[in-house]
Amino acid sequence: MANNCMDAFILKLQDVNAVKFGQYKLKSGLMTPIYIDLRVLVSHPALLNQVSKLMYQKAQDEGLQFDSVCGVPYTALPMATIICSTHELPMLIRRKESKDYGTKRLVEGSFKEGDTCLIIEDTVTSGSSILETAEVLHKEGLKVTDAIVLMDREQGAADTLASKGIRLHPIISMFKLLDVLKAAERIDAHTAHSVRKSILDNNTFRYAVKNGNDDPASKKQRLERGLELSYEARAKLPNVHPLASKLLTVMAEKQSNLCLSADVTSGEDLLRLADALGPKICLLKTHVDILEDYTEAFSQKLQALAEKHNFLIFEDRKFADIGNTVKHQYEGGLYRISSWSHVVNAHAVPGSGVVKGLASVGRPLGRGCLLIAQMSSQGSLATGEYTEATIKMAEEHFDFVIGFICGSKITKRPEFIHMTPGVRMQTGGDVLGQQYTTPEEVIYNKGSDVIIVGRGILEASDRLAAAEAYRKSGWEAYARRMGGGGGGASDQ
Ligand code: S5P
Repeated sequence: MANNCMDAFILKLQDVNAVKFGQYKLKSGLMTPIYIDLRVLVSHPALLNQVSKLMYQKAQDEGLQFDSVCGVPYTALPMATIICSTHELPMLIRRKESKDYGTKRLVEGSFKEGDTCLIIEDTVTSGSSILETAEVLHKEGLKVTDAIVLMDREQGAADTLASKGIRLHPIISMFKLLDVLKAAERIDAHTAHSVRKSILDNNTFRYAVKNGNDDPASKKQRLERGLELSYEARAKLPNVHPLASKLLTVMAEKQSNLCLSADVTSGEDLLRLADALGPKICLLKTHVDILEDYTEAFSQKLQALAEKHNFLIFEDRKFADIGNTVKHQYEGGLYRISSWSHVVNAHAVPGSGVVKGLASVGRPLGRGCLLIAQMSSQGSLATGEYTEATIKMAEEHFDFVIGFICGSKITKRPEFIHMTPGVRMQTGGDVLGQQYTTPEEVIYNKGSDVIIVGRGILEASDRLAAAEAYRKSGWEAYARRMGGGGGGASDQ
C-alpha cells in the first residue's frame, strides 16, 4: 500500500474512534496513554473490508503458505471471516471455552494433523493472545508459523512470538501511527513524545527478560535479540566483527557514543580538533575530499592521534559505484583511504557489488563498512523497501559490514552498530535540507548507538565544552535506555 494510502487509512481509524488518547487500563492492569480499540470496526463495514484486504495482501506479499486461517477471538473473527469468504480459504474458529455438550471441541472446522494455520489478530502488545490461540491449535496437531496483526503496539510481541517460533507480520506499527497522527496535526509533539516514551518504557519482552521470566527462550536467543545488551556485552558476542567489537569497547571505556563529524577544510585545523576533542569521542569522521591541504603526513598524524586518544577514524566517503571502481577509490588515488581509515561507508544503490569491491580491499586490513540505510536529509529516498534491502545486504556481508547510517535502530542484531547523523541539541535544520534530532531522541527513543555531530560542536564558541555536552547527553540517554524500563503490559 502506498504511503499516502496507509496514512489516510490510519486517519480513518482515528475518525471512527479506534485510536483513543487518555488514560486507559490494559488487560494487565497497567495504564497506557493510548488505546487501540478495533472492536468498533464491525460498525464500519467498508473499513473492515479494507482491513481484511490489507491482511490478505500482507500474506501474499510475504509469500505465506497455510492451509487455514484462524482469527483470535473476538475482534479478529470478522476479519478472518471476510478474508476466508472473499478468497475461498478454509477457516477455523477457536472457542474460548469448550461447550459442555456435543463434541466439546476447542477448534471448529475441518483440518488434519500437520496442517498449517495462519493466525489473524487485531492488536498486539505482548503477543499473549496470539500465543493462547496458537497453543490451542498446537494441541489439535496444527502448526502455527505466522501471524498477521493489524496494529503492533511495539511492546515486545514480535520478540516473544519469535522466541516461540511464530513470525509476526504487522500492518501498522505504533510509531508509524504516531508519526502519521502528528504529521496530520491530530496530536501535538508533546503527546507523540510522551506516548512513544511510555511504549518504549513498557516493553513486555524486555521486562520479562529482566525478571528472568523468559522461559523457554534460551540465553542464546536473548543475546541474539540484543534489546538489553550493553555496548560492553555486545563487544563480546561470538559473531561480532573485530572492528565493531573494538569500537563498542572504546565506547564503553570512554563512556562516549559521540562521533565527531570533523567537517573542516584545513588539515591543520582538523588535527588540532582531533587532539583537543579526542578524549571525548569514540569515533572521528572525516570528509577527506574537503581538505584543501591533504598530504600523506596528515593521515599519519591523524592515526597517531587516534592511537593517543583511543578513537577510531571513519572516512565518510559514501562509496556508490560498481565494485571494481570503488575498489580503486578505496585503495588508491590521492587519499589511499583504506590505509588510514578504520571505517568507511557506502550506499546500497549499486547492489552488493559495492560491498564486495570494498571488502576485497578492506577485509584483509581488518577494516569495516557502514551501509547507508537512511539519511537525515529532507526528502531522502532511502526509506521503506530500500532500507529493508540495505539491511539484507548488510546481513549477507556480515564479515565486512559493521552497521548502518540510519535514523533509528533498524535491526535487532546486536552485532550491528547504528550511527545517526543530523544530531543537534536544538532541533530544526539548515537551509540545505539537513534535519536535526536531539541526542536524547536518537539514543533513548530511537534506540540508535552512536550520535554523529558536526556543526553542533564546530559552530560552538567553546568546542571542547560542546563536545563534552554532547558526550554527556548521548551517554546519559544510553544509560537510561539500559537501566530504564519496567512494568509489563499484556495484550489489550
Ligand atoms: O544522512 C546523513 C548521512 C551522513 S554521513 N546525513 C548526514 O548529515 N551525514 C553526515 O553527517 C554529513 O555529511 C555531515 O558530515 C554530518 C552532519 O553534519 P552536521 O554539521 O549537520 O551535524
